[in-house]
Order: sequence, then structure tokens, then C-alpha cells
Amino acid sequence: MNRKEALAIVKEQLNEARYTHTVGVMETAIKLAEKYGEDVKKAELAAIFHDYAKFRPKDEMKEIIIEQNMSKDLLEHHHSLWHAPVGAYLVQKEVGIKDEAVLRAIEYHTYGRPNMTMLEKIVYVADYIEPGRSFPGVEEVRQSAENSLDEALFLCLRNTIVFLIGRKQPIYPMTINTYNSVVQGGG
Ligand code: DGI
Ligand code: FE
Ligand code: FE
Ligand code: FE
Repeated sequence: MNRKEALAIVKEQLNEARYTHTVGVMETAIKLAEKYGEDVKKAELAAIFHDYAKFRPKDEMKEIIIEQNMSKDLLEHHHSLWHAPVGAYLVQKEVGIKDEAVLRAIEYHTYGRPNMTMLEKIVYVADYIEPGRSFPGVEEVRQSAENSLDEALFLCLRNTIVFLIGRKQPIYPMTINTYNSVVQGGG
């Protein structure tokens, strides 16, 4: 599957704004992969499909989480987290993507995991810093990604956790586990 075919498939699943975001993540992930010596094609593919399940109905995602024996604690947390693991499952099933490294980068793009692979870090950080993002502090993360992927990853996690605390939102335990791993030097 080439880039054009992949983009055409994902476009059907998304609205205009989310598609534009996806192209931004793709371009950013490619640049990070080139800079840090990761497989550019894998980064491109994972980025293109990272939000594949973003607009699936809540009930469908819930059913998949239960049927596929995904972590039950997902259901106790906000449904905006669900599209990441559900997306990894659906791109395998519906699109036929088999590359485990790519699937895991999609699965962990929202909350990470301890000891992330470089590909996972690239998709996670690219999702946060793509040119269409305007979070407070995003410019600092963009600058940081020029020098250190791990420092950029730390800033993404810090900002996300601080943002959630500021809004009195619960934090998904895996987000905390990822943060701990990053500050303990495990990435
Ligand atoms: O799908 P995107 O909007 O491109 O971004 P994303 O997949 O990184 O995040 C989806 C949403 O999940 C976003 O609103 C931030 C939120 N989020 C990320 N980590 C956590 C979280 N929400 C909660 N409640 N807890 C988390 O740990
Ligand atoms: Fe997402
Ligand atoms: Fe993200
Ligand atoms: Fe995204």
C-alpha cells in the first residue's frame, strides 16, 4: 500500500479537520523518523492510521474492547482514549496492516506505555506537535523535538497530565506509568 492509497482509505473514516491533522502527523512523523534514524515507511504508515477509529461509535468501540479482551480499565476512563487500541485492532482487521510495530504505535499513541519503542515515541510526539496543534506550550515541545525525542516525550506527558489535573479530570493509569518510565530514564 502506498501513501496515496493509505490516505484515501483513512480519509473515508475521518472528517476534514481530522484528515488535515492526520496529514500533519504524517509529515511530522516522517521528519522525526529521518532525524532519529527510524524506519520512515513505518512511521508514515502508523501516522496515517493513528486516528483511524476516532469517529467510531462509542458502543462499537466498547464492544470491541470487551470482545477482544482489551484492558477493562479503559471502560472506566474517558471514551476519547478508546480509539487508540480499537484503531490498532481495526486497521489490522479492516485494512490488513500486519506490521506489529506499526500496530503498537497506533495502540499506544494516546497514553503511551513504559519503555516505548522509538516508533511509538515518534507517533506519540508527532500527534502532539503537528503543525495544526495549538496547545499552550506546544512550541516548547516542537523546539525540544529538534534535539531530544525523550525530552519532547516528557514535555508531552507533563503537559497532558498538568492539563488534565487543571480540569479536574481523571488520569488514565497508563499515562502515569508512561510518565514514570520516561522520568526514570526508560523512555
Ligand atoms: O486523537 P487526538 O485528538 O489526535 O489525540 P490523542 O489520541 O492523543 O488524545 C485523545 C484525547 O485523550 C485528548 O482529548 C487527550 C485525552 N487524553 C490523553 N491522555 C489522557 C486523556 N484523557 C484522560 N482522561 N486521561 C488521560 O490519561
Ligand atoms: Fe488519537
Ligand atoms: Fe496524543
Ligand atoms: Fe491524532
